[in-house]
Amino acid sequence: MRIDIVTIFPAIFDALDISLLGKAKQNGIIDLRVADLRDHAHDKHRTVDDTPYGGGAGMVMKPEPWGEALDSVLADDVDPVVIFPSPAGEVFTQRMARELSEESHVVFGCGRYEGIDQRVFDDAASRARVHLVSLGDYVLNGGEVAVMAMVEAIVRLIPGVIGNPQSLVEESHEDGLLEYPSYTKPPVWRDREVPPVLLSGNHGAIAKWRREQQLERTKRVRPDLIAEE
Ligand code: JEK
Repeated sequence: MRIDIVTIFPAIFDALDISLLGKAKQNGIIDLRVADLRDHAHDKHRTVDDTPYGGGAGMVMKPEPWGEALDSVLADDVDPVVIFPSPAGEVFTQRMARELSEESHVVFGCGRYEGIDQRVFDDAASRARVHLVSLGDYVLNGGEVAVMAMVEAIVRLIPGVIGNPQSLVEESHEDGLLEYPSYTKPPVWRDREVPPVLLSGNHGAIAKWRREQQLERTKRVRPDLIAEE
């Protein structure tokens, strides 16, 4: 999979060379490229923002550098997807991560300031499948941190990236419940015992206990996930 990220803060993505994603890059499973939007701003100060038409607080990203940067990364691609993180987008989900993990080319456009001139989205949509996507209902200062999260969620689903594919199998059999609590050695720590059922060797009882824990936890912290009948 090819991934392009366009940003005014390319250094933020240096962190992607660490750990899982770094290995996926080294193995050639992903071809991840980060482009500096300012390389497509041609005035002396490499300006990427300007005041909003109609007034209002803050600055808006100018269309010309975006147009040139996207022309460059989309050049002769047949079927790209372009994601713009935005507080006004549809919320990013595991389903989206799965769908995007099956694409051949995904481009992320990271806005800053109050966002990007609307014509950039409209122009990109004439050449690509464009989506505005939000990480969640809170306000970030720009798209970069959202893209870090989305790239991690997408890339770990690509075959060969996760060391133990069984963990992905368990996820895909998921029922929309939260996970059960996990324990490891030692069996007693600061007077706190591991639930004895987990040491019983009774796999049926363990499966039943885990399911009960999932249901209790989901009802308590995420009742919205429990399907209504
Ligand atoms: C992309 C610029 C910053 C900050 C004004 C007024 C109510 C805010 C843009 N889940 C997510 N939260 N935030 C983002 C995100 C933020 C971004 C950009 C993504 C580009 N910013 C910014 C304030 C405002 N709005 C009305 C909301 C706009 C994000 C994601 N993904």
